[in-house]
Amino acid sequence: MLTGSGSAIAPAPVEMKVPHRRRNALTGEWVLVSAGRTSRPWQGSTESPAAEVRPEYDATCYLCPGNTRATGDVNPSYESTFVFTNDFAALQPDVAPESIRDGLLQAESEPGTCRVICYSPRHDLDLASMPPSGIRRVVDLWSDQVADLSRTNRWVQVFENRGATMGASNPHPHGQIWAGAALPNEPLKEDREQRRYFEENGSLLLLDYLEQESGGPRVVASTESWMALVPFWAVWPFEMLVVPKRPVRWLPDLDDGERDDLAALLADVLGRYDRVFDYPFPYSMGWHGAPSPVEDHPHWQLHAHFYPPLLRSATVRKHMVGYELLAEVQRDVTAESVAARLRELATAGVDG
Ligand code: H2U
Ligand code: ZN
Repeated sequence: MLTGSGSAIAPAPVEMKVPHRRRNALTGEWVLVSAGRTSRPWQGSTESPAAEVRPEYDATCYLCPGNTRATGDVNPSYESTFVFTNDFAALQPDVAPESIRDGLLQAESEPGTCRVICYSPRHDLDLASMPPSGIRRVVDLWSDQVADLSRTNRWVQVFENRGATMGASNPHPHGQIWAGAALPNEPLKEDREQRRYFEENGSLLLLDYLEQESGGPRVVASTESWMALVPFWAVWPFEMLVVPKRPVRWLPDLDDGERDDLAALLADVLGRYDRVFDYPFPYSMGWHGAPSPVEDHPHWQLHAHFYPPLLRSATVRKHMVGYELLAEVQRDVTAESVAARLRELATAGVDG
């Protein structure tokens, strides 16, 4: 077939209707896509969500200003953001070097640090309902924490679990940071794929990906310096990738304008998430930037992943079970259809 431009090669189809596998360019892993399977009868859980109205201050909340935490420490009367060392940290800094090398048994001690980051003194807010100026303060906090912790750790994972569905223990707006000596599994895969791409092509994998996706069916929202899209290889139904449009290795590299722009983009896309089912959209999100030392990782491009579990309603979520645990992850709705839904949910005046 001849295309309009005279090329003898037909354009790649936007969407494959047959069951197929898509390759995750960032990790090298595959996802099975079986569009149309969602029309099967549903006889699973149907519980309705409890409507939750939160006060601005909750005397029983261990993250509110001035309150006492589980260990007896008292939070300061903070007025902006607040960071403390996790009282139940999974990683500890003073771990002596130890290892096991015994045939197939292998283990390494892992020193590190875990912190809790409060986004706001207001118990009733969250990232989606904070004004862009408040989100901007969180962006600066993320960046400062990464710069600080990467001095003594190889990998600094900034993340947030939003909603009880995703394991958040408290609705007060907060996230976590776990920093450690090793490069964990997920960033290890991304390091390998981005390095290989950079060595083979001399360009950044994710920037070439943005160029290929620009203006296409998987873009959700775009600003001068950022793009939010449902990646071609998305696993979670409404998964999103947020990427700066110029080369940026890690959060501390972001300039002032890019930080403001990110706050505006996050306010936009998180608002869309909450409108999908008219319900605070649960998710795990987190930042992936160059490991430390950053100078040794020119192949990295900063990005955030959003992994929300909801599939068809505020209560029907995707579970990673069966085939997915035993063979390969799978999705029933295409990335393109979900991106189209998220584009429709723009607020008036916000460019989709
Ligand atoms: P999550 O909501 O994502 O679970 O994060 C809350 C963290 O807060 C959790 O890791 C810590 C928990 O260990 N925490 C404290 O450090 N002190 C407390 O008093 C309660 C909870
Ligand atoms: Zn609170």
